[in-house]
Amino acid sequence: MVTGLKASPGIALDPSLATNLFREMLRIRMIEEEIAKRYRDEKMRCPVHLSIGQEAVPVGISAVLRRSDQVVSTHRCHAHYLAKGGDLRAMLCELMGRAEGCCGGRGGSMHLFDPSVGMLLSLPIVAASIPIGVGAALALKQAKRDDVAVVYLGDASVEEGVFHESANFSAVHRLPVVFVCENNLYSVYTSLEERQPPRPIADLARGHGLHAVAVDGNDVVAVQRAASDAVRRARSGSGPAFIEAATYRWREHCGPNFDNTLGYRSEAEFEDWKRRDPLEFLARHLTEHGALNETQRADLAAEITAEIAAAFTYAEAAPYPAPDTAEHHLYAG
Ligand SMILES: Cc1ncc(C[n+]2csc(CCOP(=O)(O)OP(=O)(O)O)c2C)c(N)n1
Repeated sequence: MVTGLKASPGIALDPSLATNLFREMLRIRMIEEEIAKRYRDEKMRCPVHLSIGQEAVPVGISAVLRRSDQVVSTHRCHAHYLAKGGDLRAMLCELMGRAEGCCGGRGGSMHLFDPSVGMLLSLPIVAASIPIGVGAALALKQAKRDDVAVVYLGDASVEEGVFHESANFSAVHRLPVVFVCENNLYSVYTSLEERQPPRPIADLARGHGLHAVAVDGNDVVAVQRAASDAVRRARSGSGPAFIEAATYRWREHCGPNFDNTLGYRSEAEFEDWKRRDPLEFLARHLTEHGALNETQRADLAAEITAEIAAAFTYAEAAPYPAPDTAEHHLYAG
């Protein structure tokens, strides 16, 4: 048993926790790479926004959440759902429009709703889920539950007025909500510096009276530590918190491909971020401390490969919604 493992400066890390974090990130990476590979088969007929390169954020956050905590997410939601304990088969069925999808096959990749694991919803309209997550936090507080709401948002979301109204409201009412901003530097093809002045995004939250921190979003241990503090504060009635996690998306904004040839970001920048791969960052430390060797890593990958293959086979054979249900869910009641 290795003790005192350090994955980032000053953070002692339990090796079994670290191995679990690695496994979870690897699983999400491999699932999304398989989605990218199979996308051209045209069985997934919805847009997909992949989180490859960003896995440390949801894995670090979910490491401190309970099943009953409530998560709201964005268009880039696969990793948020999977890290929260979402069902892989239900997610793939959803991407393929099958009736067993977590949204009945009617929503697709950007609508992963699954109350059974506390995945309240994900929405494609930028910033739209933020006030809903704050509303969920208000409901938790009114019900005197000690669960928290987690609101995932991209760096572009803070350019929408509703973010500011929601942050203000959450601070005034000391709501149990943690905002998690995945700052991946781009909104589609537009860089952060073309859209916002040079200041930390966390400062915006601080300005609204939230407890706010900025972390290396590719260091899963740093994310987990920030999440632990933020969630503890929110759970204990100390009010909302905001985590700005610096990270980087490897693939195109929407779709399975790499897009560095488009010119909106440089190859050098991409390579620089690839060197900061969240999986390899943790793997290096695990290996250095004898907690992960090549055989263990290969065994993990083989186990995950088998799970993914079985889930795709299942989803591809699953039925579509019956045609006579096409008009269901259009109107309340
Ligand atoms: C209100 C609104 N405006 C524009 C869009 C188109 N759009 C979809 S995703 C996206 C970029 C969002 O960037 P960010 O929030 O930083 O998240 P990321 O895609 O980088 O994860 C935009 C502009 C939208 N869906 N909703």
